[in-house]
Amino acid sequence: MGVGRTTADDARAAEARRASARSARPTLAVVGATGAVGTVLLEILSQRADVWGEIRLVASARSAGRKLTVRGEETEVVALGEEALEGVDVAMFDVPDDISARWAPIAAAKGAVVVDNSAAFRMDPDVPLVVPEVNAHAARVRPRGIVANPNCTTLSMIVAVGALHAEFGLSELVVASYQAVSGAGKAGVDALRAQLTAVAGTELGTQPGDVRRAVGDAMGPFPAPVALNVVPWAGSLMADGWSSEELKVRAEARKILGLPDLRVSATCVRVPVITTHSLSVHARFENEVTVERAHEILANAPGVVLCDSPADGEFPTPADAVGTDPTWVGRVRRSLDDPRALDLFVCGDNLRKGAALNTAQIAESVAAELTAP
Ligand code: 2RA
Repeated sequence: MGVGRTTADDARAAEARRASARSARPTLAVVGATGAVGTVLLEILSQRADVWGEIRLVASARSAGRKLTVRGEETEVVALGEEALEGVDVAMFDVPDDISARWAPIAAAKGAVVVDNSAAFRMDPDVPLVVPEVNAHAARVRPRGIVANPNCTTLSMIVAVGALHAEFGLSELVVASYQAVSGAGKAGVDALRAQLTAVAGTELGTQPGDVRRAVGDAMGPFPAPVALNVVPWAGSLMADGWSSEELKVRAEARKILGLPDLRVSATCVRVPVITTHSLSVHARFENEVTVERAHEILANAPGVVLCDSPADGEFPTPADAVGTDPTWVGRVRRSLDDPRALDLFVCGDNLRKGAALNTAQIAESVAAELTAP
């Protein structure tokens, strides 16, 4: 410290240097900053390389004025409106479909590149659906100024599946999901916690309806008790008995992998896990597969951790994967009846890679593009 300088002077000088460096960087708006995914987004923005100038936190008028911390700094939340979107270079949206449908095009018209985590634009042919480890190039072609982030169920498996596809050529996917309750938001988490309290220390789970009676009205957003249970349902009812969640897995996998005719069957199931979706995947390929080569591919794939030693009790579980960034893969087996098919089990944190992290990765790639010399 120079003669006469105080710690406060140094702090002010450091702040001035930070402000000057940031003034040249893109302005980011986080729209939906107070939600479950928004909260994880702010954590992630504080942990990753700081590529942003101003980070503006935007939410509903109800949340305006709240102070949240991002990059270690308290920042006041502003209400979503035209003014909040002025001067924004990149806007991450994590809001309900109808809010995105209305406001993402307004943000884009004001010059922002929008990275949207709702279902409003995922299937729009003029909106790329991007997972940077699989189809990063797609983010550069965005006629509407919007890039879509896939649904968390697709995202929890697609990095691993994409790596295997690049080598073996995917021809069919049959998946069953084991989805965490946080996929259904805070209401889902609250319901599971209330239900666990209702059944804790009891001998319930031995007679038809005994869990249902104990849970009573605390069903939350689920159509059956989720404590001491599994519920073969997520999303809304679509044609021919499929759920919207199952159709998303099919349509999104096809779009991300660039395989419009890929055969996909999904069964989506809610399980009593707070956060981290798991999927059991049966993947059939154009070419014969070996477990050894699949292991090599997965071990080297960016964003994937191979955890596959059942003899040592090593396989991914949501309780171990939660709070981490990668897709965890284990139980890799070649089908006994089909030399072109692999069976595997994957786990991915549905709030991180399944939502906030993928959004942040896309936004960072856009920032790099905007600031490239
Ligand atoms: C769920 N995939 O888990 C949904 C959330 N987008 O319910």
